[in-house]
Amino acid sequence: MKNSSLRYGAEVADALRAGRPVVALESTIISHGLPHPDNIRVAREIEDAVRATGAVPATIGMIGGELIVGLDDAQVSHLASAEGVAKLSVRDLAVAAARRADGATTVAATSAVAAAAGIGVFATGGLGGVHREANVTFDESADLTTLARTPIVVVCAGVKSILDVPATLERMETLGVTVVGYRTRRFPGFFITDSGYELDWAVDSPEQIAEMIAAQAALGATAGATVVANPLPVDEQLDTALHDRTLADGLALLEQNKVTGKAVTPFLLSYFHSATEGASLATNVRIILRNATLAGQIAVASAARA
Ligand code: PSU
Ligand code: MN
Repeated sequence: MKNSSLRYGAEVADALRAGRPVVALESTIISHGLPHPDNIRVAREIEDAVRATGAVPATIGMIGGELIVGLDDAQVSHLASAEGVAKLSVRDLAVAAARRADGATTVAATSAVAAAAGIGVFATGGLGGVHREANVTFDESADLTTLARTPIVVVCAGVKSILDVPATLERMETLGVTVVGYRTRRFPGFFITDSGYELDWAVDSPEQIAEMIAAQAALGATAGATVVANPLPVDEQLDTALHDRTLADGLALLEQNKVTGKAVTPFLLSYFHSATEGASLATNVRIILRNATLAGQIAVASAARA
């Protein structure tokens, strides 16, 4: 991706030029992952959480066919509210540009754009991954293959249990995506603190992650992403019985309604939010804000080394 094909918000352009810390943020969680109108408020809160650490937020998305690094408030509100905002993974970017589309970027597309812009840290909620029954449907998010070739640190709370968690971990291993737990060696399960799966590595501080970024750059050979998995504290996780019930019902509805392709993730997320009467939404928001804070701290620590 050519850096010259991107447009920058003024504040982000200044920060990048001056070597100040910047955190990339995705827009698909806003347009397709959270219900309207809460999504507008949450989008602002995410940016505020990044700012509180001293870093500059760069929410990424497409407006009228242009990829923007650092959407302004009106542009974010537009992507949060308008009908027909496309969900853009990497393969959609060129056609959406040619069609002058408005679109929200997924983890895959946001990572690719952020890396091209020279941003090293990205905060989101949960990654896409391998769907249950992917052995039949082949439904594996392009987030994984993109992260395999994109040098960026992605702070997330693991993947949602709507996915096949162990298969997702295996694929990240195969693809060369580094996964480290933040102060834990248990892989988080998004709404749930512990997915039940073990990680090889834990990191203890933003400074240690900044050191890891520098070490990776020095190694040169590795061009893949590092996933920093940041679990919710146990006392903040979604009630596990409610979680398990909702998941089972959501998966059954998916089957009954024959939902496939890129509609699968938004369908299940929206089912969770309505079936838990907002409990999963509140948890989801907490997760994103915590990740935005940690990503900001990592960007600040990383800029301090440079
Ligand atoms: N997982 C979540 N919430 C989300 C998404 C994933 O818990 O909002 C969004 C992200 O933008 C992610 C995308 O990149 O869904 C993955 O979609 P798919 O499975 O179609 O690749
Ligand atoms: Mn898919």
